[in-house]
Amino acid sequence: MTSTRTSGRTFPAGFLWGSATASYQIEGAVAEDGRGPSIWDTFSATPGKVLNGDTGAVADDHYHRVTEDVATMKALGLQAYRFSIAWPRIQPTGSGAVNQKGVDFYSRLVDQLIDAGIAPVATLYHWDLPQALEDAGGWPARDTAHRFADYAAEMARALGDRISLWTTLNEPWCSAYLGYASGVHAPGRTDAAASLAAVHHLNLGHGLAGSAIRAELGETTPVSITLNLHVMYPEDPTSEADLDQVRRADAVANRAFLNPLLDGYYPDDLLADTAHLTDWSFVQDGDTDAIRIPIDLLGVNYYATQKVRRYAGDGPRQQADGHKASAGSPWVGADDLEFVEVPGPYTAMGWNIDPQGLVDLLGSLHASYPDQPLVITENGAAFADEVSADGRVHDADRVAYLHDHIDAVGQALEAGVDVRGYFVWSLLDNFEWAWGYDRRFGIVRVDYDTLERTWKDSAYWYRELLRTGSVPPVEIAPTLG
Ligand code: IFM
Repeated sequence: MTSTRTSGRTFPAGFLWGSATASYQIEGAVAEDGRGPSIWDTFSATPGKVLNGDTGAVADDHYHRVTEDVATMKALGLQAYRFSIAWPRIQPTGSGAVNQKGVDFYSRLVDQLIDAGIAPVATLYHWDLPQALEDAGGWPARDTAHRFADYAAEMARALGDRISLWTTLNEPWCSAYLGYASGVHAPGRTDAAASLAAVHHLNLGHGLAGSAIRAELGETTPVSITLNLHVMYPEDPTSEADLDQVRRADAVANRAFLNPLLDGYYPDDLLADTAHLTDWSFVQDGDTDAIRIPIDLLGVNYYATQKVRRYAGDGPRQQADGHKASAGSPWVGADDLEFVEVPGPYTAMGWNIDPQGLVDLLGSLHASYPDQPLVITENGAAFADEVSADGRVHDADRVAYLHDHIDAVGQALEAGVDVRGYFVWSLLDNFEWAWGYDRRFGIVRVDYDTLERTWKDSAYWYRELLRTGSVPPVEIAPTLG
């Protein structure tokens, strides 16, 4: 891939540069210091669920290498680090007394980050639900939202004001629809109605957890949520049928979260489109008020765009790129949705590379919510990296991807969108869920035999951006060291 955008852009003072990871993807040590099993332990141990039978049992062994990893972050010049807390380390069965050793691990991480001058950004839920809570019903059960709020309060008490920004949930779209409708993520259920109940209880969990954090630490405590909003274009912008599919997909994937979180309601068209599945009676009086808490930042994870049309019913239906074949569809209530193959280039996930989609997404969020500050909490790309004869990883495609997407953020800023920061996904190669270790997103390579870390060219390039405050040309990446 070659870069399509020019270099040299600078960003406003105070714009926050960071990198992100998630607990199950990097920590390993799944049976240590009292951690309970999570749904991802169960799912990945189930034959056929994860490519090559990979699991997070060892992952990057970050649990034991945290000091080395924080040193890497410091050397990169990161201003912020977005990590997630494994709920089953804190409450091994999802409720009740905290496991002090689990708390201590995150407390040490946070102290090390602060000592290194790096702002800790903590996500409370990046998909590793305690298995005991799934056994009791999982996210389709209302009680899980209340247990989540209890856990959030425990973490607020434990980490207090050392956390710069609390994020309740990462990508509830994935938790609800990939976990409970298509079944390609843990817990692997394929029940469309249950996925909609999960949507609501995730939203409710966010509101209750955010309020619980603020009850512990004060009303001005910064709270956020991260969404993976889908940027979808109709194949034929003049076709009513295609536009209707975009509307349906937007309702179920985007507005099912944005409207309750920021506007205090579920959209009528979503309720109508899914009426054959559920009457939404799981939404109880007062819930939408509980969900719509003020958020300091809306986290945006962005990777690619999609083009859709109405399925004509003749021949096999084209599914979204990069999604594993599944028994169910995550596009609940959009039964005639079909994905259209778009021109490349693509990443190793099969996702198209479209920085303009990020400009469009940020622009449309700003148009709908002009007073809501945004932050890019994930952006990055998987490529089939190779270690060259010189010992380096010349990941020119990833450098070009980051270059062009960071430039897209700059373009949105120029257009008046209030974006406060950017976190590259990911600091390290890691466990890419159903794709196991087969997809590498890191700017730092992890050798899964030795667990040795090696900076890729993209890491040097990102450090140069952070050092100079201006987007370096792609070409200089291999020369940096
Ligand atoms: O690895 C994931 C991450 O856990 C959530 N957002 C998307 C990334 C790439 O698929």
